[in-house]
Amino acid sequence: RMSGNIMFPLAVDCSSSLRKFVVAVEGNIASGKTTFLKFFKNLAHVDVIEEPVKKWKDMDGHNMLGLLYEDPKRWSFAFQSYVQLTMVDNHIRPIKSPIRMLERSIFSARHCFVENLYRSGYLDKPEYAVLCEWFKWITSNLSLFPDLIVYLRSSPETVLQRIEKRGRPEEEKISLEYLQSLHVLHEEWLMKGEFPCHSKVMVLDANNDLPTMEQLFLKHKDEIVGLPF
Ligand code: TTP
Ligand code: MG
Repeated sequence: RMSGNIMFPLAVDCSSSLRKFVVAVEGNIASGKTTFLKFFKNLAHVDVIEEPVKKWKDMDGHNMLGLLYEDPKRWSFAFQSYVQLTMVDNHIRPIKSPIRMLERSIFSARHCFVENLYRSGYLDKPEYAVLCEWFKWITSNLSLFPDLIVYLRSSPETVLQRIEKRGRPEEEKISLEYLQSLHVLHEEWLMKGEFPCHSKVMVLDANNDLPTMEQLFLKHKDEIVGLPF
């Protein structure tokens, strides 16, 4: 049937043997994910997918990220719905190079942020359930697991300082407590295996200054972007 066929190439593209090698960089807010991507951006065989934050700040003229922090109870559901859409887009958008490199993934949106907003009462149970159903449908119909997750592991104190220094206006209200609970969820997911994870995980200490981080990236370059095929 024609209607079925329209969706078919999409499903084939991301599960066939022509599939790209996928690297996702994960870690708390301001742990250095964008810096990591910049480091690998100019390699010819790597397509770095632009971070979705820009879209979250301007969705058809609406600053969704700003709304989230102004009134999380009101806006968490809408915000996380949109995050999930932009993440799927980043996972399956056609690219030319053999390696796809992503800032975050649909998995941290689900296991860290949605989970945290639910546990802290900003998402009601039915809202949480709808987001989880979408996540379940998406991840069981498309194969989105990164081959490698690079976890930039940081202390909540360090990233709070970086957030203050970088000064994104939307993020002024972020508290140490908020970063601590996000940290715990990253740990549960990537260190303790408390959510399903089929990706290889590389853990890098992200508390260092920029030159030290860049040395670390260089040291692990082959494991991260060396062609495995
Ligand atoms: P991050 O995705 O952590 O990106 P970043 O650019 O801040 O990180 P880095 O400095 O390491 O590059 O978060 C961006 C903002 O979006 C932050 O305020 C947290 C928020 N956010 C959510 O609220 N929910 C989500 O599901 C995600 C992925 C982010
Ligand atoms: Mg970033």
